[in-house]
Order: sequence, then C-alpha cells, then structure tokens
Amino acid sequence: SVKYNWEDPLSLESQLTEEEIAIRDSTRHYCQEKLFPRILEAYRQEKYLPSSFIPLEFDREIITEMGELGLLGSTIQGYGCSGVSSVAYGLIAHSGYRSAMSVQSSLVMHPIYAFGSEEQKQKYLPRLAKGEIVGAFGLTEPNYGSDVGGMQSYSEKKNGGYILHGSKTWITNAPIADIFIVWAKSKEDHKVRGFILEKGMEGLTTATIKGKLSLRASVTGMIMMDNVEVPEENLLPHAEGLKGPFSCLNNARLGIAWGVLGASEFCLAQAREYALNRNQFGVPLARFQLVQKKFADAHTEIAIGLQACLQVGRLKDLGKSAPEMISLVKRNSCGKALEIARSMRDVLGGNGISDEYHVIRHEQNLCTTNTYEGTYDIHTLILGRAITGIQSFTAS
Ligand code: TGC
Ligand code: FAD
Repeated sequence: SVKYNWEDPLSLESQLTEEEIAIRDSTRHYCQEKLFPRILEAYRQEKYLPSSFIPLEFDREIITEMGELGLLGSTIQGYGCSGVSSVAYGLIAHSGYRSAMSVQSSLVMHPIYAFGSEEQKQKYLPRLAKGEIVGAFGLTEPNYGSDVGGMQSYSEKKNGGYILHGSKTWITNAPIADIFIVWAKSKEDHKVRGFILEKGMEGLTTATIKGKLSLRASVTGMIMMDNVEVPEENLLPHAEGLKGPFSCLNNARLGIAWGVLGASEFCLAQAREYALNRNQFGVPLARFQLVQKKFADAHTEIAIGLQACLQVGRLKDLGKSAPEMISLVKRNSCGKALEIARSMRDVLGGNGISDEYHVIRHEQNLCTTNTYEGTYDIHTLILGRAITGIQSFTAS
C-alpha cells in the first residue's frame, strides 16, 4: 500500500524531471546553508540599507553566489544562462531569497532577452547572469501603481536619442542597481516603451525607502529622472505598449506563486515541530484538534496550490498559458500563504512573534507579496473580467 508522505502529499516529486529535482535540491541546499544563517541579522538591522552611521553595502555576494549557481535568468537560452524550464524556475523561487533573484531574472534579463537588440543581449545578459551587475525594473510611479496605463514618466525624441522625465517608486534593488529597465510613455505617439538606463547617467538619481516593516532584507527605492539623456541604442526596440511590461510580469508572478508556498511550507514545518515539543494541559499542542485542523488546512492549501503552479508552469513551457492563469495562481498562492503564516504563528503562541522562530518574518514579507506584482484585488478583477467579459477597474 502507498504510504502518505505529509511533506509531499500529492507526490509533486514524481511529476518533476531529474533535472528539476537536482536544481531544486541544490538551490534549497544553498538557501539553507548560505542564506538562512544571514537572514535574521539582515532583517533585524535592515542591513542592506545604508544606515545613518555606518554605510553598509548591499550584500552583493548574494547576487554573485546566485550567478555562480546559475540561478539568474535561468530560463533564458544562451548568453551564459542555464536555459531551464519554467517549472525549474518556479522551484528556484520556491526555495529562497526570491525578490532579488526574481527582479534580476524576470524583470531585467527577460525584457532584454525578449525585447532587446542582439547588441543589448550581448552587452548585458552575461554580466547579469553572473551577478556582476544588478538590475532594477521601474514601472510603478508615485501617482500610478495598479493603474499602470496612467503613468506620467515620458520620453521625448532629441538629438538622435531620447530625454526621459519622471519618477518611479517602490522599486526593488533601485538604490544598488547598475542598470534600470524603465518604462515611459512616448511624447510623440503616447505608446509605452522600455529603456535601459545605466547608473551614472546625468539626471538619474535614486533614493532608498527606509522604515519598511516587510521585506526588510531587500532594498527598495525610488528612481528619479530629470532630463536623462538616453542614446537610441538603449531603447528596447521590440517592446511597444503596455504589453511589454505586463509580459515581464507574467514570469515574475508565476515565480511568486511558487515562492510564497515555499514560505508556507516553512511555516507549517516550524509550527508542527513546535506543537510536537510544547506541552500544555499535560499533552503536546499537536494533540489538540484545533491545532491539527490548522495543520490540515495549511497542508491542503499548499498541496493544491503547488499542483496549480506546476500545471501553469508546464503550460507556460508549452507556450499554452494565458495571463489569467498566472493571475489565478498568483492570487491564490499569495492570499493563502498569508493566511497560513498567520495561523501557523498562532500555534507558536507568544514565541510566534519572535523573529528567532522566523514565522512572523514570513508573515510580514507575505504582506508585500500579496501587494506587489498586482495586488490581490487587482488579480481578482482580472479574473472577474475574464469570467464576465466586463472590466470593473474603472467606473466608465
Ligand atoms: P489592459 O487593457 O488589460 O492591457 C493592456 C495591454 O497589455 C496586454 N496585457 C498583457 N500582455 C501580456 N501579459 C499580461 N499579463 C498582460 N496583461 C495585459 C493586453 O493584452 C493589452 O494589449 P493590447 O495589445 O490590447 O494593447 O490594461 P489596463 O490598463 O486595463 O490594466 C489592467 C490592469 C489593472 C490589470 C493592469 O494595469 C495591472 O496588471 N496592474 C497591476 C500593476 C502591477 O502588477 N504592477 C507591478 C509592478 S512591478 C512589481 O511589483 C515588481 S515587485 C518585484 C519583486 O519581486 O521584488
Ligand atoms: P494602489 O494601486 O494605490 O492600490 C491601493 C489599494 O487600492 C490596493 O488594495 C488595490 O488593490 C486597491 N485598488 C486599486 N485599484 C483598484 C480598483 N480598480 N478596484 C479595486 N481596488 C483597487 N514596482 C515596480 O515597478 N518595480 C519593483 O521592483 C517593485 N518592487 C516593490 C517592492 C516592494 C517591497 C513593494 C511594497 C512594492 C513594489 N513595487 C514595485 C510596487 C508594487 O507593484 C505596487 O505597490 C503595486 O502594484 C500596488 O500599487 P500601489 O502601491 O500604488 O497601490
């Protein structure tokens, strides 16, 4: 008879290729051995941000280490990248420090690969893959977050190149980035286009957003563009319209859908361990039915959620995924992961709010994942539009 494995209830493992299992295991090993020991201090100190007294630098080593392991831009073929499946990319996201990896891979390397010229690919991709340079993706603006189409940043044709004006906010990696994929509306035809900006360009500045109580080990900031001169060769020639930035989000959103379930698995395992070892009323917490129900609910949602991610990943690899499928799994995984982290923290009682048990850190981080790359409610409305054929983003 088949023995039930609570750690892999629907036998995800049996649905993966040998290569995918090897990538998952090596990434997991790296995260546990190298990243996990560093995260607590980084989170406590907002360590990667410049403090007012000691200017600490972002731990660039992490990006370099990820580059050495082939984790950056891993789905890209050639240019020093690994060329693995979307499912393997999901498994990488499932294992660790996802924000830095995901922005570099899906939001910086992907647009260069998909919309860039051959010269741009040769110039940037191998260095981004190795982690020699770090990238950021500037789409959100102070006045236009969910409503991307309203963006105010614009480009003007001048002297055979472009002048860029505007500002972007809440941008992961912005303060430490060497290059920036920035989206702006053309003054001439009002179409959205993508540009590669480089650190040091005149008029380009960044600022760090301090005081985050979520994703504290990830650096986030603003990008300000005041008449930045951008040469023609830095325009992404094959992106026109909102489709450009949105199609980059498809990759990143699918990675998030996998990634947050990795955080949920951690929270469940941590709460289970705690409940087996902590006694109240003369028995382990794990003996109580209410605690077991919390575990059964979390366990079920994780298992079903992973199956959905796997299916969308497989369809994506076959070129058969619709953006709405990705909205479905992004919304489901992020919403469920946040609920799971809350309920697992509850099982840890007072210790649940101590960072030493890590569950509260995941819970805080999962507040952000529920918001970025399209909020939970925006994905609700994307699905609502697909179901009814009626858009309800605006009143008109
Ligand atoms: P809409 O009319 O729906 O679409 C405009 C054009 O874009 C196309 N499109 C897509 N194409 C590919 N993939 C997708 N997912 C696409 N979604 C839309 C669409 O077909 C259309 O093409 P065409 O040829 O007909 O012009 O646009 P809308 O203005 O009505 O917007 C709808 C809405 C609200 C869903 C959209 O604006 C949206 O998704 N808003 C959410 C904003 C968002 O996700 N921002 C993310 C910023 S980046 C980030 O958060 C990084 S976090 C980094 C980290 O992990 O650390
Ligand atoms: P708003 O759009 O103002 O939304 C506020 C609330 O209103 C939400 O609950 C939303 O669901 C709701 N709402 C909005 N419109 C509607 C509607 N039509 N109907 C119903 N409800 C609605 N962006 C980047 O471009 N690059 C990055 O690298 C990046 N990294 C980020 C890192 C962090 C840590 C964070 C927090 C954000 C990051 N973002 C990034 C920005 C992120 O994508 C936005 O925060 C997100 O898209 C929401 O936009 P907003 O914050 O302006 O909220």
